[in-house]
Amino acid sequence: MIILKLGGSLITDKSKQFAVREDVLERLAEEIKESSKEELIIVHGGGSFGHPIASKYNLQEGFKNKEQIDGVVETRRAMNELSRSVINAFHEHKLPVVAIQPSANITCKAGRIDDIDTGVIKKFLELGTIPVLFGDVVLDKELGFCILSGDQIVTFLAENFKADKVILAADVDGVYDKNPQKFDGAKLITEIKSTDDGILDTLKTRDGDVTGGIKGKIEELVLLAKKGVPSQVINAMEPGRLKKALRGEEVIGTVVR
Ligand code: ATP
Ligand code: IP8
Repeated sequence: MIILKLGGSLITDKSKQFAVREDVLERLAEEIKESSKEELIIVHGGGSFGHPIASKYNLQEGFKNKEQIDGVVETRRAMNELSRSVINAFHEHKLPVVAIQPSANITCKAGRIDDIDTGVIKKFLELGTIPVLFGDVVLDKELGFCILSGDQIVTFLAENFKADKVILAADVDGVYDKNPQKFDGAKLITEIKSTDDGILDTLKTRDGDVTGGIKGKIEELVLLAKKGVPSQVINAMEPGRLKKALRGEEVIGTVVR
């Protein structure tokens, strides 16, 4: 089984609110269609649909006041809209995708997944469909609600379903020593070992990104690697890279093991 995260940086333009990259979705659908026939679960991020609203209402801090409820509703609505774009584009390319709404299927405790109905996901896989989940605002036993990142869903499912492969597709070639979109001379880190804790200190969280940006992602992947599941971060803005990664061919990127 492969678990694939389609990052918000890939499927949306994070510099503009509600900017879905339709052309990229079309190409990704083709690449998935042409790749291996292994079982697949897709999780996508919030990009310019989820993060700006969640940040505006401070949803990452959990329930603090009633004014945030508008933000909960708007975030849910925005994530459903982004999910609909993904599902529509992929279905047009004959991928048997089924959206599974995390806010109706997952509960957290202090921001970590506490309760999830994996039986539903398993049954949809058995039917031969591709379950599609996404980062979302979900109920939290301690915080009232929380922002659950797609990255956490990926690592939870990878461990639970004993995935053979975890691919995180973004708009950069992998993890660099500094943000390659801001600094010249940033160096690609091709391998991160789970014992390499120092790496996390060098990475910065992105402004306005309520789930910690690239740093939050690597924190999740390091936890997963500690449990024995390796993963890779690749740049799926480059045509062909996702298809190669899904087929198990060598691709430029960062491996976390
Ligand atoms: P989302 O959380 O919306 O799903 P994503 O999973 O695609 O998004 P981001 O959290 O946006 O991923 O992380 C990728 C972005 O992180 C890149 O577009 C880049 O601008 C930024 N970035 C910051 N620092 C680094 C770094 N050291 N290495 C690589 N990318 C970095
Ligand atoms: O983009 C966050 O998920 P991520 C989703 O995978 C929201 O970190 C609602 C901001």
